[in-house]
Amino acid sequence: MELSFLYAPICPFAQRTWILLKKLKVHFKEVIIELGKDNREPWFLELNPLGKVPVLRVREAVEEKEAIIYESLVCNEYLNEVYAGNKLLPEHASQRAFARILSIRVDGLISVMFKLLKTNPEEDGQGEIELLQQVCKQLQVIDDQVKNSGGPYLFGKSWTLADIAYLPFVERVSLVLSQFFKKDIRQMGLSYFNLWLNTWDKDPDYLETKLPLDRLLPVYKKYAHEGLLKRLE
Ligand SMILES: N[C@@H](CCC(=O)N[C@@H](CS)C(=O)NCC(=O)O)C(=O)O
Repeated sequence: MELSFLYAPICPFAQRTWILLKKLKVHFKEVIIELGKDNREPWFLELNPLGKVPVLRVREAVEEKEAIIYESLVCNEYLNEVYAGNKLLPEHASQRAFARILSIRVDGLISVMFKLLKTNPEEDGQGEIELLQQVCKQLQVIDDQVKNSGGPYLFGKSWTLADIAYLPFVERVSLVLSQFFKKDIRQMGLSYFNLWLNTWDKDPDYLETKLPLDRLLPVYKKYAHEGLLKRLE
């Protein structure tokens, strides 16, 4: 099996697949994509017409044609099938379905994070409070699930694809809250969420994919309202 992983370390979607490749100890060739440049080139668009990272190029056997896989959740489902014997989703079908639902519900967290970044703190104090409450509601989903399963992961003692779908985005939300809103994600009264995050924050594979603040912050400064940028001064 030959596998190339095309990604940008800064991209949280690609980080989902990066974490999984590391956790599964899959040997891969890494191809770093410069966003806004490489991903607009015809050779890249031929691989992924959507022009986005991550992309996996896989040759399962010498005589076989190369397979191209993209979309982070699909990449991770593929890696689960091929390298993990489908063990990275819960055993029962309804729970597996729920794990996939949770992976899609990460979009809700992403959307509220970007809305929060667009608020003007000088004009919209109430809007900011409401959006912070919405962030909390999104993270409550993790808290409830960890509580129900007994933790420390979403579905109990073993991590799943759903945990990995959330992780890079919780990392980004944590950064946005601390840098622009002076709020600690661990001080939201979500004790099971904290258990989940603390468990991941000790995971060496995940930690290897975590970029330092000075590399991540500029990305979110680009989306932030200028009123919020003043808080960084
Ligand atoms: N739904 C896609 C989203 C991937 C995505 O949006 N990747 C971004 C980087 S974080 C990208 O490649 N954007 C293209 C660009 O910035 O030109 C997935 O889950 O893989």
